[in-house]
Amino acid sequence: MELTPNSFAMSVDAGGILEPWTSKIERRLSDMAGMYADPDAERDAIAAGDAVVYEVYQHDMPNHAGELVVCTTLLYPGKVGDEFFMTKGHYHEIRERAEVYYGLSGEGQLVLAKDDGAAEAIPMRPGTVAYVAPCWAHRTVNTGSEPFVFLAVYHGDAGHDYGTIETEGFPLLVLERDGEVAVVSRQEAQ
Ligand code: M6P
Ligand code: ZN
Repeated sequence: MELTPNSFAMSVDAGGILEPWTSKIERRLSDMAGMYADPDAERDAIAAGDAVVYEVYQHDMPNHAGELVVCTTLLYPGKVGDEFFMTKGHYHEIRERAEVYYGLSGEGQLVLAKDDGAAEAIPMRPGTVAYVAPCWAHRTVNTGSEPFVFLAVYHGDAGHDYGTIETEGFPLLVLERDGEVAVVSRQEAQ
């Protein structure tokens, strides 16, 4: 496999877009159907316009442990019922691969979970550098009223495993309760 031959610079523009990017992901509510805790609110939100929830601008790299993929995510503000807009969330296919998140604008929570049931949430704001340790699934949530933008860096061979999260979800939900941000266990929310 050919490794990236030369060093180079990337930049993040004022709108949070990584330049130069080589691939882009756009996810609407319908692309993550079944992931929000309130199925009726989710169905209504999809019927009411199926909003774009987030966009990822990524500079792809060779699938090799020695490479680092860089991307920015623009996670839009919004809620499904009382649950804030969020990414799908994933484990890495190679579980032992860590990741770094760097908050650029807006505010949110980084929700983390391990397959032994451990879970936690790290608040993120501009300047926050969050270390996602190996073997932890990760999801971001926009708890503010403007786009939550962050940069992520992860190993070229890490891969994305969505299946476990699609079937089991995260043990923690991030909700608006009495006008405040509340991180609650899934059981407590039901
Ligand atoms: C971050 C990184 C990306 C990820 C993106 C969206 O930018 O972790 O690898 O793709 O968030 O998250 P997800 O893939 O879970 O939808
Ligand atoms: Zn990841």
